[in-house]
Amino acid sequence: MTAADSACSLFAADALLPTGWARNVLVQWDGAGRVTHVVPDTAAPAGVAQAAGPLLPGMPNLHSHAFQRAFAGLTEYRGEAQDSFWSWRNLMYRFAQRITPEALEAIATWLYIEMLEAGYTSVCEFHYVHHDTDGRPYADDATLSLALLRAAHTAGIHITLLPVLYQTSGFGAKPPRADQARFIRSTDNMLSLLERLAPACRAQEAILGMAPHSLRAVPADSLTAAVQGLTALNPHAPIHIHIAEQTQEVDDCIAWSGQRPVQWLLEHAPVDARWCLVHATHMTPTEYAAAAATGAVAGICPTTEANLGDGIFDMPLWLQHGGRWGVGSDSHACVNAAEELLMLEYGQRLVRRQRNVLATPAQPEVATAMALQAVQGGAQASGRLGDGQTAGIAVGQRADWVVLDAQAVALRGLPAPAMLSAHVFASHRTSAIHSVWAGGQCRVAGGRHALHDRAAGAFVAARATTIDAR
Ligand code: NGQ
Ligand code: ZN
Repeated sequence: MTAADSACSLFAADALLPTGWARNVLVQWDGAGRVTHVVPDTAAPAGVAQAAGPLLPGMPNLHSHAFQRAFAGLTEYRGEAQDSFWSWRNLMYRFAQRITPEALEAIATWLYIEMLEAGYTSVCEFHYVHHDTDGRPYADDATLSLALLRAAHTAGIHITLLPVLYQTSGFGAKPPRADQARFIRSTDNMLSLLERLAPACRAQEAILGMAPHSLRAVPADSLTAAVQGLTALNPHAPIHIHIAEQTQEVDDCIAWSGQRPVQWLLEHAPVDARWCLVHATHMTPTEYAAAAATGAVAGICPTTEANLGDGIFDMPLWLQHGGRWGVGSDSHACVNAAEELLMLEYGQRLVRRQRNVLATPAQPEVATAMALQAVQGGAQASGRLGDGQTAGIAVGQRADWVVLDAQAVALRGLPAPAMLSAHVFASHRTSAIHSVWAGGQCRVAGGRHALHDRAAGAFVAARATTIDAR
């Protein structure tokens, strides 16, 4: 083995491969950050670095609104007799009014560093604050999108940028509200933005997709035209949409069309494996079956959905139909991949009064089963998976992984699958993550990103400019 080989090699006593746990695994990757070899049951070659604990596949974060990290914790007080998703949204819009390009870049850079430290190696950014605070486009219409691309580049996280189409404030083409002015684009204008962003995305190997915000925000003809336009630019580009998060939204959709949102979408849009249905929380059994059959990924954001009082997705029913899924941190009330899995499983336990609901016949370890499925579905939603490919620690994939700290008290002395269970179910809030690699580069070492302190300071300063005294 040459020096160059050992520079791009890591040996792990335990690794979670797409097929399950393996022992004594040597992984190697190339200068472009792609995995070239995964060899289990081998001896550690001399000179190769040894992982400090079990190797886990990096988790894709399939849903993020980066700017919302700046007000996490600041909407947890009663403002109306009965607070709700909708009263939260009014507060959220007030923060959205204040974001500047500089603040967005600082907030997103810190957030993406937090994500890496918490086990995410890629992020789908569902980006809808496009314009200046007066609602007029910036001189460069891509200003805020470019700020997000720079933030991801600085942090070293893979990004899937999803510029959002937003046109109306409700079903039936209701005109936008004044506080939605920063989000609004015509469909043609969206397609020009995508063309403008394509070279910038290619330059940093970012994936470019598009997100019709919701059926509330995008009229039927615009949805059709935007999906056609995107498909002409790239037939594989990911398409994400918020779909049935609130029962109010379901009721309004029925009043407008006679159909529920998922039912309407499946009849009127070419939903397939490119699509990610974010917050498909409120579906009938027929919708579960039909949506799963399209191959689309269910984008589940357990901590945000709990924070906003959305409701609980029926995972067993989705899985029964072969549905694919992944997790997102969405509003970033919590930024921790393990905690999203915890919340997801706990929601199912509370509703069903059972335990280990998301274990499978093939994989009885519930944390292992969830991690493997969420990595696969998350990679698909991120537009990083060709047909029939396997995500995770596998040849041809990006060298994205998390090394747990086998010396952490919560983990020490346990077998590897139990270390993952302890990380998800029995860790305290500080995670037991030792290091995180994205694209073959070690971005987090000893639990910390190299830019942690500098980015934290810039975040705190940026946050101060976006919050108002209440
Ligand atoms: C968003 N967030 O776009 O940030 C939404 C709220 C809306 C979530 N749905 C706004 N969690 O849906 O109208
Ligand atoms: Zn969202």
